[in-house]
Amino acid sequence: MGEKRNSSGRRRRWRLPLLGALSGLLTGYAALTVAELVSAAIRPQARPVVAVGGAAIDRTPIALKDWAIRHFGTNDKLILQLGILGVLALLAVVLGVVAARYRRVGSAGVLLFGVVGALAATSRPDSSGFTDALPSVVGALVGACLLYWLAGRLHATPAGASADDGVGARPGWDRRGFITAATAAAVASTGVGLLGRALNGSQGENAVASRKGVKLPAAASRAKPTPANAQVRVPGTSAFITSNKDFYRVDTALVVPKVDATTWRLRIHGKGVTRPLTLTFDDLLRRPLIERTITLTCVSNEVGGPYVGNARWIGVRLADLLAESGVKPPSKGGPADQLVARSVDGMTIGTPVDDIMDGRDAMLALGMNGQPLPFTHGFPVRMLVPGLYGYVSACKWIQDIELTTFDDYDTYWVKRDWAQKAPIKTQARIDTPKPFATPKAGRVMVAGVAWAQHRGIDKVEVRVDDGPWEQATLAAEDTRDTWRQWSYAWKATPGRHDLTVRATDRTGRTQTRKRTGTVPDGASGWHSVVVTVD
Ligand SMILES: Nc1nc2c(c(=O)[nH]1)N[C@H]1C(S)=C(S)[C@@H](COP(=O)(O)O)O[C@H]1N2
Ligand SMILES: [Mo]
Repeated sequence: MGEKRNSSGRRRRWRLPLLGALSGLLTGYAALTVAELVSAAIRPQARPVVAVGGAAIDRTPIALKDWAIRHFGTNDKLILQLGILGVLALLAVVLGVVAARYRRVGSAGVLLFGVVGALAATSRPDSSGFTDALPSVVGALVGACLLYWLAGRLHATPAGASADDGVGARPGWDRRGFITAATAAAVASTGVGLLGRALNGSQGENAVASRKGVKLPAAASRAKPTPANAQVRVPGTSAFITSNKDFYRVDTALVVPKVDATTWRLRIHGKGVTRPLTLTFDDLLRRPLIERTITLTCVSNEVGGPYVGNARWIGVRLADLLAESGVKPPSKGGPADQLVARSVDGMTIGTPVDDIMDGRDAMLALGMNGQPLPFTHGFPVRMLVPGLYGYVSACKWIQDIELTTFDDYDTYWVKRDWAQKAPIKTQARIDTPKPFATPKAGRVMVAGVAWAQHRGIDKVEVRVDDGPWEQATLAAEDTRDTWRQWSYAWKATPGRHDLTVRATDRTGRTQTRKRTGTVPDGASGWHSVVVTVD
C-alpha cells in the first residue's frame, strides 16, 4: 500500500512539469507554423527564425563567422537555423514547465518571444516595414493563447467528476481534455504549417517564370575562345570553367532572393551623376553585351581553400553606363570615388570608381556559363569587377547603384572590420595530390591552379620539402582575368613529404610566404600539402 502511494506520488510530481514541457513544445510548434502561414501573405524573409537568423549573421563577430565558414562551409546557414530552432525548443520547454504552474507568466513569456521576432524582422535592412512584424506577432498571440488553454487543462477537474471520485478521473487534471486539446493543437498546427509552406513556396513563381522566359542574346563582343590547353589533363585538377552547380556560393541571405526580372529596376544616381538612370532588364538585354571569362574569389578563402571559381559571364559594360549617366572617375576630376551597389536583400558593396572605369571588363552580368544567372548567384543581375574580391565588387541581386565617397559611406563588410579596398592577392593552390594522399613512388603529377586576376600569372614554382624551387609547367593563359593551371612532374621517393607551391604575377611579384588570416583583406602565404609516398 505504502509503496503504491509512493510511486503514484512520484508520478504526480513529474506529471505536471512533463505535461508542461509538452505544452511548451506544442506552443512553439504552433507559433512557428502560424508565423509561416502569415509570412506567406508578407514575405518569406519575415519568418521569425529567418529574421532572427539574419540579425544574428549581421552581429556575428568576424572570428566566429570565419570559423563557421571554415567548419560548415556553405552549410553554415542550415546549421545556424537548426541552432536557433534548438534554442527555441529548449526555451519552449522551460516556458511550458513554468506555465504548468503559472499560466499567465508562461503566456507572457511567449509574447516576449513574439516581440524579439518582430524587432528582428522590422530591423532587417531589407525590411518592408511594420508588416514584417506580423508573422512573429500573430504567431506569438496564437501561441500564448494555446499555452494558456493547454495549461488550463492541467488543472481543471473534468466535468461531472469530483476530486475524490477515485476510479477513472484523477483529481486535479483533466486528462481527456488535455489529450484532446494537445492532439487538436498538433493537427491544426501541422495543417497550418503545410499550408504556409505551400503558399510560401509558390511566392517565387513569378520570378521562376521570368527566369525561364529569359533568352540571352549573343554578345556583341564575344570572349576569345579559351585555348584547349588552358586545362591541365591531370586527374584531380579543377575544371578550367567551373560549372554553375559547382561554383562556390558566399552570401548572407538565409532565403535566396527570388526577383521577378519583368518588374526589376536598377537605379543609377548619386554624386556627379548628371543623368540619373532607371533601367529595366529588357533595357540591359537591348544594349551591346560583352562576354568574358572571369575568375571570382572570396576574401574569406583560406590559403588552399575552395572559394574561387571561373565562369563565362555575359553582361553590360558598367563603365559605359556610368559614362552615359555623366560619371567621371576621380582620376579625371569626378567627385565620387566609391560606387555603392545595393541588393534587394539590403547588402551594400563598395567599389573604387577608378577601378571600374580604368578599361577593365567591369560588368553588370546577366548570364553565367550560357544561362541566366542562377538565383543563388544573383538573378537577374549582379556586378563583377575583375581583380577585386567579391565583397568589394560582386553584388548579387543588385537593384541600386549610388555614386558616393569612401569618406562618406562604409558598406556592410567595412562596418564589420574588413578593408575598404581589396584587390585579389596572388595565390596558388595544389589540387592534386590531396592532403595525406599516398601515391606510389616514381612519377607523380602535382597540379593545380594559380590566380592573380587582372595582373596575370607568369610563373608557378613547386618545392619538395626544403629542396630548391622548381618551375612548374604553366598551362595556356586564357586572359589575365582568369586563373591559370599548372603541373609539375615529381620524381617521388618513399616517405613523408611536404609539397609547397607559390606563384609570381605579371608585375614580377612572387607571393609572400608570410601567412595571414583572411581578415581584413584576404589570406596570404604558400599552400602546402603533406603526402606519404609508398
Ligand atoms: N547581395 C549580396 N551580394 C553578394 C554577397 C552577399 O552576401 N549579398 N556576398 C559577396 C561575396 S563576399 C562574394 S565572395 C560573392 C560570391 O558570389 P557567388 O556566391 O556567386 O560565388 O558575392 C558577393 N555578393
Ligand atoms: Mo566573399
